[in-house]
Amino acid sequence: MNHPKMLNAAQIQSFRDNGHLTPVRVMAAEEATGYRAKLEAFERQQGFPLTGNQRAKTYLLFSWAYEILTHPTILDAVEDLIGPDILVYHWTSWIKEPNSKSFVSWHQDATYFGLEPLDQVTAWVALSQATLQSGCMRVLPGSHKLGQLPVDLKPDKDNLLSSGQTAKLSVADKDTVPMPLQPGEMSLHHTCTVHGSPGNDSDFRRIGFCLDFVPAHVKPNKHLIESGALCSALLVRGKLHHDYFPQERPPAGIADPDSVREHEAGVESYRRMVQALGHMTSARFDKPAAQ
Ligand SMILES: O=C(O)CCC(=O)C(=O)O
Repeated sequence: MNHPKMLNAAQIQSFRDNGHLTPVRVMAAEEATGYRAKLEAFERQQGFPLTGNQRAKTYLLFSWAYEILTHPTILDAVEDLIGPDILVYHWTSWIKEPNSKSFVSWHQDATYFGLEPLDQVTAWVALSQATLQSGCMRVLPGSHKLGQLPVDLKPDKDNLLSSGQTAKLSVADKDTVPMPLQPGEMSLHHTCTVHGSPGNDSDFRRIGFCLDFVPAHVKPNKHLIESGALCSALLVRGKLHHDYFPQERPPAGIADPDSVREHEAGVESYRRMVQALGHMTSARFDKPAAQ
């Protein structure tokens, strides 16, 4: 491997051994607070919090989200883990309101992506404090070595994974580790790392974005290619290796009509892809962006 750009050798080895790495400082806390202000200005303008499909592929809707996505520190760290040719395949905005029971059940990101090989890294970027009290993410170290696990259906109205799909594995809290973050820090986890998070018992919003990156050699699996249910993606560094990820266009503004159209098309391609995989995880995107 070439000389790492951002992570040191011990951090890279730790990610390979444990399937996660945290915390990594991306930007100053003030810069993160500035992005939070842009998010919340939009929420005030529309009159309700980010909701429904606005939570998915958010980088196609807002130029400030695209700026976070392409932050050089994030891409340098991701490059150190998956190489120089990088696409973003998905993004979920995970916001837990103060004193909310919203939780995320134990799962692997690989379940929803249909990618081969299982080589994908997610960066979770904090815009507010993610603490034990506000429901930071927890991971099961080493679980990335288990490969793709089957899932159980455990529907629960408070599960932010609205499908209720949960990895078929008995996970004891004591075997997991929390990944608390300060605003402007990120954690990184492998696509097969089992992770989840409890509710927010604090009196502040827990705001984090997960950015799902794939190295350009990875492809949709055979079933997705044959059924044509290809999820769009966006090259963020380096070059494409194939045409199986229809290319997206970055947003020009803040939820302007062109970006809204591009975002809807991107989310629709994601929804078709997860449905072709037989998952119902896209149910949350069925909610209109209005309340
Ligand atoms: O934000 C959370 O608590 C869960 C996030 C998650 O599941 C992910 O980043 O893949």
